[in-house]
Amino acid sequence: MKSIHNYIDGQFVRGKREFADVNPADGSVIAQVSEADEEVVDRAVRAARKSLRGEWGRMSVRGRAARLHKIADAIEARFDSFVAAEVADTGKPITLASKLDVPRAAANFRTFADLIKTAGLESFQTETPDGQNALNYAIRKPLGVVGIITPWNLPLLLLTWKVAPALACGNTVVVKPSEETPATATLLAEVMKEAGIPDGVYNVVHGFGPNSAGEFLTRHPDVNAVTFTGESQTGAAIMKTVAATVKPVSFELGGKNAAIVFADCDFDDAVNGVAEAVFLNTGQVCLCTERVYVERAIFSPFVESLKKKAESLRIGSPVENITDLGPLISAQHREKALSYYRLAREEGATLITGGGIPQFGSVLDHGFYVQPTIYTGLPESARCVKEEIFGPVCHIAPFDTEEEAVSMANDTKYGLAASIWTTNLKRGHRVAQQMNVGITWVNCWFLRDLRTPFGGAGFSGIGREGGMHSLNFYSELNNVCIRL
Ligand code: NAD
Ligand code: 6OD
Repeated sequence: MKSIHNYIDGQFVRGKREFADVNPADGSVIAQVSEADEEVVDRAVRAARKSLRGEWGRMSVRGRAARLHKIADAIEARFDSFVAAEVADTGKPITLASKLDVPRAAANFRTFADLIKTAGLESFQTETPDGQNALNYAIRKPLGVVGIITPWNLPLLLLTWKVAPALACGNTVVVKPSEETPATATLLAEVMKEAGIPDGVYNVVHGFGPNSAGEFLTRHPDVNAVTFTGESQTGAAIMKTVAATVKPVSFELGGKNAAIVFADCDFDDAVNGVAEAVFLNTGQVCLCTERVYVERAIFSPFVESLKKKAESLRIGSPVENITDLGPLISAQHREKALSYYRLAREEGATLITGGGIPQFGSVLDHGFYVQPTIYTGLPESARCVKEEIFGPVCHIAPFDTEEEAVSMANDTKYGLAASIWTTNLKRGHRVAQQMNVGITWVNCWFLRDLRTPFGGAGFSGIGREGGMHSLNFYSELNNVCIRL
């Protein structure tokens, strides 16, 4: 049986306890993972602190940027190992890991390596009260030790989305990947060595949240900032924990994202785009659409076409090249999704397709699969329309006016993402500007430029990452004022 250990100060470190890493495609145990207790987490934080004072702390920006490109090179050199590890941990189709997760990990390092080299800061010539001048300019310093806590849905993509800018800014990190997907964060430790990142700069602790590695890391007094991606409720718990030591936080949280489809859309593009937004990664992307609002004139043909699309998706083994849809991450998460499938029925939904568990007659029957599912007919107040399910499921409702569509799309405590489907670009701009979200896509979905602000409003997050927003979060800015 494979073992996965914590990584501290350049060494793999066992914990006193272990937990199982399960392949969601067939329920098999693929590795035993060392859980970090409080003492192990403390060692990791001390190693990270020490390395701030060493070679890493003295390295020039150019030197750090070159190392980040080497990390990207090393990820690309081990492309197949990263893909295999991510597929085994998450159950996502091999085509998706190859197209999205692993290339994005390399791109995250390259983007922030390039950005830090050219990142400017403000300066002001200031008139003093006595009519003289002063010069103000800001300098960028690392925050120190950054605690990074990430979820299981895009494990390597989301981890490196935070590790790359944190390192670019000269910080050291202790990362706590999800207990469901420990493999790629650990593989990245090997890459760090190969890329010449000094020991102690990148540390990994494994374990769970409350009373385990996650909580130990967030409450550690020597961690200077916490950046977290995951559920909104977990974000709230972390906020309480970090309050005692007044750490800055960056939170990328849950969503209940809407798509608005106007009758003047390019119909096929809209069906394909919404299908991708609902079903990609088995609906386990925070940006996925779970609420679809369709203008009444095209409501019935749209529902029929999305149904056809859902039923054409090939559900199966993640390692097959033809598979579109893998399992959900765990038995527990499948039970959550199925509980919403039951609730939808109780709430009076019309089932358009899916609603159950696919049967394979093979080892995949031990995996955590659910059918892609579409409902209509629920009132906007239904729990299935209000709560994040995080599975391959959506509810479709008709609308009559643009105003009504905007109002329904915005009627949520979340505010992560929206997509708008129309060939009337004037309308696209107008509606996009009314969305209470962090990201609005028009005639596309999950099309990313890593320099843009990324984050959520309301229960979907605190702060923005991406481009300069990341560099500013992972830096302490020190303004210097000189009387001339
Ligand atoms: P989760 O909140 O259950 O877990 C995320 C991480 O937090 C894990 O590493 C977990 O061990 C850790 N954790 C849990 N409780 C903790 C605590 N009290 N203290 C410290 N750490 C703790 O989320 P998940 O189930 O892994 O991921 C799915 C959720 O993440 C969904 O809600 C999804 O919308 C959200 N998400 C959001 C984004 C975004 O960018 N906004 C991206 C991906 C996922
Ligand atoms: O693309 C990104 O940078 C990003 N943070 C995506 C988040 C996806 C959520 O599951």
